Amino acid sequence: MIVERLTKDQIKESIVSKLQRHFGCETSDATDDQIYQAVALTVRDEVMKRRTASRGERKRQQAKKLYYLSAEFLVGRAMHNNMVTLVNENAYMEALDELGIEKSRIFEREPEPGLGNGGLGRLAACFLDSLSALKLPAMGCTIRYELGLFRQRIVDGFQVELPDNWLKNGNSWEICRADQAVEVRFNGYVEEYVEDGRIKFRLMNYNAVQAVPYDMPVLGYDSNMVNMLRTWSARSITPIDMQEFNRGQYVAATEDKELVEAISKVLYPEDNHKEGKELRLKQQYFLSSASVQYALNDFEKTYGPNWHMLPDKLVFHVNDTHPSLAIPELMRILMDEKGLGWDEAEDITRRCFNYTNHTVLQEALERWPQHMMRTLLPRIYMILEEMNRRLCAALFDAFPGQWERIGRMAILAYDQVHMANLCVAMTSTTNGVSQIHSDILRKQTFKDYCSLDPQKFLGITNGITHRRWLMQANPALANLLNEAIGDSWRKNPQDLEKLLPFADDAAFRDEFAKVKYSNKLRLAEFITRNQGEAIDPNTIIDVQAKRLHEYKRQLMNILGVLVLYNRIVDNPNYTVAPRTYIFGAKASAGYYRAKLIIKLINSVKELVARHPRASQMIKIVFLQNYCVSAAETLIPAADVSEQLSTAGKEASGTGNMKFMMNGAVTIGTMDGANVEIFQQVGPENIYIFGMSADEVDASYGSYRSSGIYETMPEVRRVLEQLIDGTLSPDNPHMFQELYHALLFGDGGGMADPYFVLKDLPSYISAQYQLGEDYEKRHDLWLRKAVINTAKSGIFASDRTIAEYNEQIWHLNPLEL
Ligand code: 26Q
Repeated sequence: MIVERLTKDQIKESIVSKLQRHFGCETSDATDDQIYQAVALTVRDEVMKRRTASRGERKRQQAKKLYYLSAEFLVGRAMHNNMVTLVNENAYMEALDELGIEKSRIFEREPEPGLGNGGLGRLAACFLDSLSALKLPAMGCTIRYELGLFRQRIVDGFQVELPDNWLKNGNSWEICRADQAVEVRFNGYVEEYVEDGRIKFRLMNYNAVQAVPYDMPVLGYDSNMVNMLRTWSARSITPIDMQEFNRGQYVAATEDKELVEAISKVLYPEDNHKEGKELRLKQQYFLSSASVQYALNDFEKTYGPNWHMLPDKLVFHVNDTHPSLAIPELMRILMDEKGLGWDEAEDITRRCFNYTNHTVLQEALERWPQHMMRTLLPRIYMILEEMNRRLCAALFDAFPGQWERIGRMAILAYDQVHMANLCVAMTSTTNGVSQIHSDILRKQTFKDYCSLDPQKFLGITNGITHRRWLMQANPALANLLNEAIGDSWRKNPQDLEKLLPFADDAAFRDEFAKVKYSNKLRLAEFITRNQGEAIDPNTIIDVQAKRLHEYKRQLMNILGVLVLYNRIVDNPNYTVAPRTYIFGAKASAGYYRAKLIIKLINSVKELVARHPRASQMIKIVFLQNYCVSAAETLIPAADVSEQLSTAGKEASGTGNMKFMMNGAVTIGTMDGANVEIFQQVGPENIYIFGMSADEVDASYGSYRSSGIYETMPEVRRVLEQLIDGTLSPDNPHMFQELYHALLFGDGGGMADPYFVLKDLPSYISAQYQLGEDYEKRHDLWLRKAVINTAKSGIFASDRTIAEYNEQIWHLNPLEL
């Protein structure tokens, strides 16, 4: 099958004619939005051509298909990315230029689907990109949240959340598949009945919701392979209660509709934290049930009711526990609707499911109250009970009398449903997302399960798509790479290693530095346009961009800056290389301390800006509304990548990989994938500081942050500044809470549970060394930067997906 690429002239013609036909206007009088739509439709036509050309192939080849179930897919904008994957970016760029269209302005008209919080959602999006690039048949399944993650504004130093109504002008990339809608049932009670001499179960008096799918195409790079991201939207089956309506009860008549449709209304903004809200549980079952129903319908159409073949023809992957109700849902359908017995259904189910864990933070491990599960999903709860009964019986054989251990491993225990245990017990494999994280899963989080079946536990390190994060986001660097080492790295990212010898080539390093500078200029324009602030592209650009969470320790970063400020203020001769510290971070709206840290960052920013000498060397910017699109401009401009999590807490991190690939040098702890970045680049090309995960573990119980306070004058000083009015003259109590948490703890918890004060001194020394290296040994610095890009190929998600496929999914690439 050959689908020709459009030429520049064909692209121009298509855009012009779409403007005419859709909006009745010419290029010169079209609005930016109209132009965006016309270009998007042109690109979409090209993508969909490849979709039609390839769609029959999967059926014809009867290929096994992956369903990647995830409550989040943080895909980012599609238009520019599709131009890149069509391998036709230049033709598009020239066509737009010749039509007199300002490209970046038009790209920015595209609303970004904010269907995720952070790492977990973005990982799912990178995975889909790589699945298509590798021609592996897959469908991503998620919820079509009408409101994505909130937009963030900073007002008077505080975060303010605004709704993200990303669908208000429609979505050019999705196709509604109303023909594939399914019904999802909640509440009611379970009735037992006898059929063909067997006891069966059915749900009675339930509330039904319609799940309507919308598909977005994901084109593989240079591959003609299109997989779909399916987003499920909740629709009321009875749009309006006619009885109520006829009685004049207009509000009541539509109440039910509003209630039902709330399921796909909004994405919960908690990242690495569970909030046990019933609506969230509804969302999870809605996604799980709709996706499993569709997968089985699709299977049955091709293979008939040959359920024993199911594990050969499809595989489900649950992205963390959020969609794990898909496991009992498959059991339910196989038993209640397809007539299979428990043992057969269980065997098929276990062989169809795999699970990746993304967190070891206790407060993020999902547990639901049993009464909530029983009321909302009576039949699913029955199945969980039977699963748990059998599991505990088997565990008792393995661990006779060890009740405490069995309680830790059970699906139902202490009035809760333990979702991670459900996943480990009922799937074929449990995966960690980096080496250290996988070790912790094996040795701590799931040690009991691991002792029974160590084979089940895999460690496959995360990855990022170099197509979006290098080719699309950093075209200047991509071009430089092509000139130096050819373009094989585009299809084979590990070829980036060919760049290694260029690290010692002074002329090349110069070119590399010029690229970085041009990206800093681009970032400066972006920041001016978005928040009216100026940054100096001649300074070190030091970035910490990620969700705001105590374990990620943005607080340590800003306290480090405050220490530096004090040194400058105290000593008129103290100088450091001028640096711009950029923070990008959203805090969950209900996470009070995280929001206070944002305010603190902005207060330190003001303090520094007021001081004539300090402001020459330090500038702080809080970048508003950090999101995928902002990251695409921010990351290529960074010199320094801040990865400061308390060791043992960040499962992997993926931002760290994006920065590295774009030639930023990491300052970080031995945590998550930082460990593997360290292994790749070696100690001279990364700044490691702080406690190791083992040291952290050994310190619980004995650590006293007050000891640091007493012995380290600079640390004591910044703590006092939190409460003496230095930072908030109008309200000296503003940061008392942070002071208290660092020194005394709260609600019976330990003081400084993330070891901010403990690691602060070694962080400050590492930062000092880094600044000296940048300023005084700049050649060596650039060498580090080049080596970081050269060694980043292993962190391409194509490698990650190849490993998942080899070890877990066993899909065959489609022949196209
Ligand atoms: C669960 C229940 C109720 C409400 C919310 C949640 C919830 C939502 C999102 C829990 C966790 C998340 C997100 C977790 C996440 O993003 N984890 C990150 O996953 C990345 C990809 O593997 C890792 O690189 C990061 O280290 C990890 O923090």
